[in-house]
Amino acid sequence: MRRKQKRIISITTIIVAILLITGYGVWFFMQSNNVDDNTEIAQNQEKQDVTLKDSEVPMAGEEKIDTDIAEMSPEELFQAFCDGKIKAEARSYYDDTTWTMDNTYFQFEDSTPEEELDVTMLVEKMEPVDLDNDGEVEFILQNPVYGDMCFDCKDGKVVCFSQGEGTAAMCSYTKYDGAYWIVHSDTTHGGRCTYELSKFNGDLEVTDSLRFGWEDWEDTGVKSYYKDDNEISETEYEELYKKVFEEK
Ligand SMILES: [Ca+2]
Repeated sequence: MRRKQKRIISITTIIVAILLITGYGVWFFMQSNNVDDNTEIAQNQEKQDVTLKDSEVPMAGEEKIDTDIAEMSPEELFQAFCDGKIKAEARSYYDDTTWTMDNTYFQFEDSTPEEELDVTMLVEKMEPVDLDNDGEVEFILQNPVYGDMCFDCKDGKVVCFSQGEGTAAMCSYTKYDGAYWIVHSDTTHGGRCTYELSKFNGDLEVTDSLRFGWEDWEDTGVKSYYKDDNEISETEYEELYKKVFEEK
């Protein structure tokens, strides 16, 4: 009978020991998982903080500026450009060259000290005109030497798509054949007189062009007249000149 009691006590002790060991094992396992979870949460939090610090906040700032510009009306864009707050893309008449233009490329008389005024840089704001025939006006700054600088302002962007490029390519515009055309002319040098017209569309692509003028390289007083690649008579030249520049 005593032996039987001893056995029961031993078995009970073993069961209790097993239960204790198992319980401790489970507790230890759960604690480890908690530590892993907490470490993972902390690491994720850190990643989020880095993401915010490194990209989201500055990007949001940049986006705000871009959004401000994108939401400007054409008039506001042009004014911001004239005030030096934004830059413009300038495109060459001669080739595909482009460059960045800002308001240091010209002077307004009322905001430039008299001793710094330069006639080749002096400009005056002109009445806006739909120079690219898309139903919206473009903005014009006129210089007495080089003529017009023509600005298309939309979608957060200012593009100077035509301007005078030297005295052999003075820039102006005319209404001819039901549309506005940009004119580059050379009328102040000896031996020739040239008019080159470009018709733009709303995407600032040249959709048509016309060239005419006269040449007298030897200064003999006898001029040869041309339209594009063909020779024309003096009368034809004069009629064309009238249609391009005088009839609206
Ligand atoms: Ca237009």
